[in-house]
Amino acid sequence: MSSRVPFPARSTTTQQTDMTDKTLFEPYTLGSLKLSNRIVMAPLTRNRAGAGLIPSEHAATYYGQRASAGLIITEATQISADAQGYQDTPGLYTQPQIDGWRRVTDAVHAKGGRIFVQLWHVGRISHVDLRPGGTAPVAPSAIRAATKTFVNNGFHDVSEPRALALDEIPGIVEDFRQAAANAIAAGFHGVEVHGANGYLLEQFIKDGANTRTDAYGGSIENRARLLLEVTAAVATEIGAERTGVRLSPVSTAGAISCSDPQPQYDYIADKLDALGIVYLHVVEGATGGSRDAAPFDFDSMRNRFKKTYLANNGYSPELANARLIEGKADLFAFGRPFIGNPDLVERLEIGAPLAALNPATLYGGGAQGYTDYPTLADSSAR
Ligand code: 8OZ
Repeated sequence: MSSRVPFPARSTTTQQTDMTDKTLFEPYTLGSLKLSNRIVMAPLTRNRAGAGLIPSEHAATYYGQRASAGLIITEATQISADAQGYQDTPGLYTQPQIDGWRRVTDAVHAKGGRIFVQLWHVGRISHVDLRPGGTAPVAPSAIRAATKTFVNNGFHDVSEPRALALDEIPGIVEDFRQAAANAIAAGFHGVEVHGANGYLLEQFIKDGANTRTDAYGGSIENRARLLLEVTAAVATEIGAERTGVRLSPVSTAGAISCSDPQPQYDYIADKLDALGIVYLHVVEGATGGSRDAAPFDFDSMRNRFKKTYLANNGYSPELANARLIEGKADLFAFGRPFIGNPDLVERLEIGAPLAALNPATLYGGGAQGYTDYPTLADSSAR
């Protein structure tokens, strides 16, 4: 080919094109995993686990139907019997639970999907009727949350918690580590540590729930300690490239408060960055509510945490694309729209209408309102 062909200077043009070409629907590399797009199915509690808190027979179908998400993050899953706070949520601490989750991951893998499990300990958001031996829920401090949980087929006030003794804390870290190992045994691509929404790890982080005077309470560093110990233990067990963390700096879910969210969460973002975990999943604003619930600079967390930033809360495809092009986030979580739209990614890509979910079948029950929402292709074949 002639070297005389006039060739425009391309460098800046190419760079601009790369920037504006980014879309939600292009592949993305998360650690060593290739995702087929930037849309993530957010964790969604569905309360359908069966006896032994094993994922229900329908769970493999449900998650398999949604495998076109770039990444699925499962519903919150207990690390131990002690970690449960709601009726019929699944666990990942017995062999039958591992086997049950293996059916789920097999179904997702068969469709080329990617799936992380969200691991939680509910802390004070629990009820004695759900707890081993009917004992009090555990928490950083004996401060009862002014909220309810779903137990005995209805919503009831959470029980009065007791403060964890200092020598019980290593056991919590160990339960997270073991559950992460179990997750890999069950075929998950990775684990998300649930550090959000008013559950145990956030109860330690936020001073409205933590009045401890030991190494786990008081200063910003001390309140972040348990989250960071758990994350380090999980990352050491399964690899930092398979470990993500979810946070909700200004959410009051679980009737919690924090007097200093910006410095607290800036510190956490720096420390999680140093641990080298693969993503930071941030609920921007009130969980499931307003994005402007309280003043907070989420860009500060995005800038401190150098790896993948997964943005969550009230994203439309338009807002997600705009934030992507601005470089403000890498991946975008969609929650409730995935319930009624198993083919959400395809619908967003072609601008198809979204189906509404049925609130009556959100929590509990069987296949109805779980695996029976049609895809566009199903609907047009009828
Ligand atoms: C809805 C109902 C019960 C639990 C969360 C795990 O908010 C949950 C949850 C959501 O993170």
